[in-house]
Amino acid sequence: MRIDVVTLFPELFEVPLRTSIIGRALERGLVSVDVHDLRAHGLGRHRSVDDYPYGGGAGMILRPEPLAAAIDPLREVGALVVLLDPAGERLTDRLARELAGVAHLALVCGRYEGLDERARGSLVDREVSIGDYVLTGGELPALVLIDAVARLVPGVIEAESHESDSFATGLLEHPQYTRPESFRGMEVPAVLLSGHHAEVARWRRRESLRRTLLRRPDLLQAADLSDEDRRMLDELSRA
Ligand code: 4FV
Repeated sequence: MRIDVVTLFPELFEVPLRTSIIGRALERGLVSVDVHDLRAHGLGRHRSVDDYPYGGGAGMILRPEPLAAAIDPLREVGALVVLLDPAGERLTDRLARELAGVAHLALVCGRYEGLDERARGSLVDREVSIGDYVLTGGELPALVLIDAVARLVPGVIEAESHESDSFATGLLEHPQYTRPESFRGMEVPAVLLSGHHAEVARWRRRESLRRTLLRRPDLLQAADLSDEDRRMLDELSRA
């Protein structure tokens, strides 16, 4: 998978892209990330990339010309151009899995009050938001998207690991335990020490249903539930 990033702050990508799982994915060539400095396409001797909003108002707007100069070459080689923006479609596990299937992504990081609308309309294929709050820039959202997508690329992490993810199953993940068996008087549930894989699987499914029912009942509508699941949910909601 190839990812290009257009940003005014390339330095924000240095450390995250050479750290841990994502860093190893780039080292192993499973994912490539090229970061492009929008300032390099700035206008005039001050290489300006922004200007005042027509019609007045606070803040500055990113000009279309530097954006076009940075994005056109990526569109020409077939990149799907994604703008990170609060007005975009919400990033979900489903959208991350869809984008993980795209060979070449170009992520555009907004700054200031955003982009000139003509750039958004003519240079951008999709808009993605990581949540209903406003950040100072699109760089952290771009890193969130890179992390969410890259870990789904085959070989980056064990498939079993992301297939049992929260949301991949449509439910929140079950509680996890590791050594020691006893911690400050709190014990590991005996079923997890039993070796009965079917019992363990049933316990984990019930705990996923319980946590989802308590914290994200909205997810249950879309979740693919068996009759056994519905029986357990009835029991849990009566408890
Ligand atoms: C954002 C978000 C976000 C808006 C103005 C950058 C900022 C500034 N991007 N999900 N939430 N972007 O707040 O994606 O240009």
